[in-house]
Amino acid sequence: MKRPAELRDVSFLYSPQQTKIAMLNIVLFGPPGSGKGTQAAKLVEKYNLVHLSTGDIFRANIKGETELGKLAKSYMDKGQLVPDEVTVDILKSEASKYADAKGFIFDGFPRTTFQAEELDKYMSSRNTSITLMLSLEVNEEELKTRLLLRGKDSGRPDDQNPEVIQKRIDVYNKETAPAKEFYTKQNKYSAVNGVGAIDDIFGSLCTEIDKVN
Ligand code: B4P
Repeated sequence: MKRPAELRDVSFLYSPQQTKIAMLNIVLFGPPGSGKGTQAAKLVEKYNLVHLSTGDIFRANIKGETELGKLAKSYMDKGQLVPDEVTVDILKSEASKYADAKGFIFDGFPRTTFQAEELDKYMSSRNTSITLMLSLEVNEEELKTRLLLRGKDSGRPDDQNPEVIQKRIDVYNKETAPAKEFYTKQNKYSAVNGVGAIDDIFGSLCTEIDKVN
């Protein structure tokens, strides 16, 4: 039997919603030293995702003495954020190298609301979206202890100076923490206790991911 035209709705064939590519795209968020890099390494392995850390990209450029590295170093050594435009461009160009990725872990990006907006636009251009922002909650004293400890072993200049560490924490509170709102409004924000054993924290993160994956 032929159905009336109004019931034959084929708009779904053309709707961008329907052509969305199923990916698991996680934003790992939290203050400096909260365990983003530590947990990202574990999550990448478990969920088979591409790990993009803007901090790692900048450090690799500093090591390679590139122009980007020189620029990034001038901000990182002072505990400041590298300017948005530079960071967004480098992130997009890195992500674009992985056309077949099953998903991404964005570690340390976005760090401002502007970066969050730009990341959303970029994900839309790939017909996908951010699945979840996972935020690691760690108190300030613990952050300072961890970073100074890492500074002793790693030689990272930004981890060796208590004033630079304080500046990074202040910048996080002022410029980065407000980006949570962007994901809260989209019902994509989830906070996890970042103090305790690394494996226990990893378990909590996986529980949150498995709720939406
Ligand atoms: P990042 O490289 O992102 O570094 P981070 O925030 O300092 O460290 P992270 O949070 O990953 O460290 P982790 O906890 O794993 O940024 C460095 C700088 O780059 C920024 O200050 C900024 O200048 C620039 N930058 C980066 N991204 C940017 C952006 N999007 N926009 C603008 N500028 C940007 O590790 C900390 C230590 O804690 C480790 O030693 C680890 O072993 C330890 N640890 C981890 N979990 C633990 C636990 N549960 N218990 C005890 N210790 C733990």
